[in-house]
Amino acid sequence: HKRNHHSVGIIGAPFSKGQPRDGVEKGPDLIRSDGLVEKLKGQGCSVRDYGNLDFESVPNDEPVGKVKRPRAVGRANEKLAGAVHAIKKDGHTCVLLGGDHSLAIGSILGHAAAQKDLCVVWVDAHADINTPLTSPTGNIHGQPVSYLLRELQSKIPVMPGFAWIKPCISAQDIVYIGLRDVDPEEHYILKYLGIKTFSMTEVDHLGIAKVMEETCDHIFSKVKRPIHLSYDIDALDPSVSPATGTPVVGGLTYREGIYIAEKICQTGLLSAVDMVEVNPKRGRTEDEISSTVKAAIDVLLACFGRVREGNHSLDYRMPQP
Ligand code: B3U
Ligand code: MN
Ligand code: MN
Repeated sequence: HKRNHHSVGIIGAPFSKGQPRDGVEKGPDLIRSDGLVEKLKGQGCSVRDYGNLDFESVPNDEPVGKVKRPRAVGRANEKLAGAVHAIKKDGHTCVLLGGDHSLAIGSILGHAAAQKDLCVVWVDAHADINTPLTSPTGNIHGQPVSYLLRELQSKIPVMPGFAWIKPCISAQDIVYIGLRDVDPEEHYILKYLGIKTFSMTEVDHLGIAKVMEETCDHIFSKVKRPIHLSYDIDALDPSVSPATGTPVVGGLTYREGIYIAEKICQTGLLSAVDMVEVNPKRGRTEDEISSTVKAAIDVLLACFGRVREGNHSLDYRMPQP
């Protein structure tokens, strides 16, 4: 076993205004309180916790068309992008604890500011690729990918709070895993842009091992490059992670969810991770909440070198009789 060399920088974003249900802003502290930092250190990572961002409330944040709270979401993400950029400059693999998935806008833009040529693995029940004009709900957590893709820029209207955003990825740079609740407009966009997707049907058909092989082949088809893993906890089946805003039946098993993280870790190219949409207020019992938080933590531990056969520390020596 090689030394676990991961240097992890954690940033919390207690933000929920990309969607209507409160509670998701409690994600960062809940995940920390279950021992994330200690567990990462325990498996040999060096960890710096940058704490939580502080988001001022934005008055008069009227909808623009259908889009809800654009100013709050735009500003929160601008702040997050700055924090992620700084964490990358400090040399860490960045972990964003959300918060809702609208935060991927700032996380990926901040990451891209420090790392040209990154690619994205988006693990989610949903495609989160609605534009402000196709969104059926107006919730920005269903739209983040549309702001990031170069190919969609001509389709994005001007919005208050979003002027700083410049797209940073192309359609060939993102792979989806776990899709099973995709709006018709989103399905059109995915096909029209030729985006690589592994819906739950492909996970069933190919098995998760082949899905990860093909995911790596796709993102590394030209050159090896840094990976941004954006992990929505609702990708996992609600029997595993029920405490989330929009659970969808028929999701990834715990094992499939962990396997994705293990394989991404094995590439040696993981550069940033988002863990989003953990919402304790959506759990009906303490068990539902703790199962969801445990799954989120176990995915993160697998991202940073935990393997299921077991890990031993470098300095372990057998007891002598
Ligand atoms: N596609 C729908 C629903 C949705 C997206 N992401 C989540 N839900 N979590 C939308 O609102 O865009
Ligand atoms: Mn999502
Ligand atoms: Mn989702």
